[in-house]
Amino acid sequence: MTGDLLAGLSAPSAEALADGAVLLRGFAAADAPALLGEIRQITEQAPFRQLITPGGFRMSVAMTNCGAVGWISDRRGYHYGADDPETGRPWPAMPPLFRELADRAAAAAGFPGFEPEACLINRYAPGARLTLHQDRDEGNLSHPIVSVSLGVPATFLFGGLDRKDKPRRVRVEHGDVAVWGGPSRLAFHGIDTMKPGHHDQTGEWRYNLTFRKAL
Ligand code: MD6
Ligand code: FE
Repeated sequence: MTGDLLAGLSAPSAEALADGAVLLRGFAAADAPALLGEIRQITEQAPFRQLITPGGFRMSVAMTNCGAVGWISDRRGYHYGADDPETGRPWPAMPPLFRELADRAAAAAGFPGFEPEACLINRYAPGARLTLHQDRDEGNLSHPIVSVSLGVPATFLFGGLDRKDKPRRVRVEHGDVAVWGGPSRLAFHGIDTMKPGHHDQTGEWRYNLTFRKAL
């Protein structure tokens, strides 16, 4: 599958992470200023917040959502919902640019026809991290995850299907897009503790857009 996956890609910009997983370097760089403008507008309606895990810990990453449904963690567990529990209002609509970029990236990675309903927006301050986990709260696992990095660089941890598999450490920078699906859809992944940094377009923050077909 990796052969097919890479067939349509120009070699210098695409890095295979595993069977069904690829990093498209700089894929979103040209769209980044517009993406950040949309994030600003979305967060005026649905502000960033640090969610509580089912175990009762406050996540270091701040999150919000746009799209028909949003991903939420609370004491009851992880779930998708149409309304922002903080405001009681529906999540802001997914901007056409988000949709279009997610579909383009998925297609470039060998997964055409990606129509995500959910976009989780993450904001990382220095010291924030996301421990190894699988994205498995979605009703439909036949579609990939598309993950866009913006701002301060991070170390993306990409492991295997077993939590004990030693993860690869991959530096992800502003404009990089990771796509994982097919045999890698349930791969363990995370973000190592963020080091302090600066990016002209985001200041001290890293932002991440995670697109999913949730329903
Ligand atoms: C990232 N985020 O921020 C990857 N998964 O680059 C995730 O993998 C993620 O932020 C599930 C729930 C929240 C997340
Ligand atoms: Fe994840």
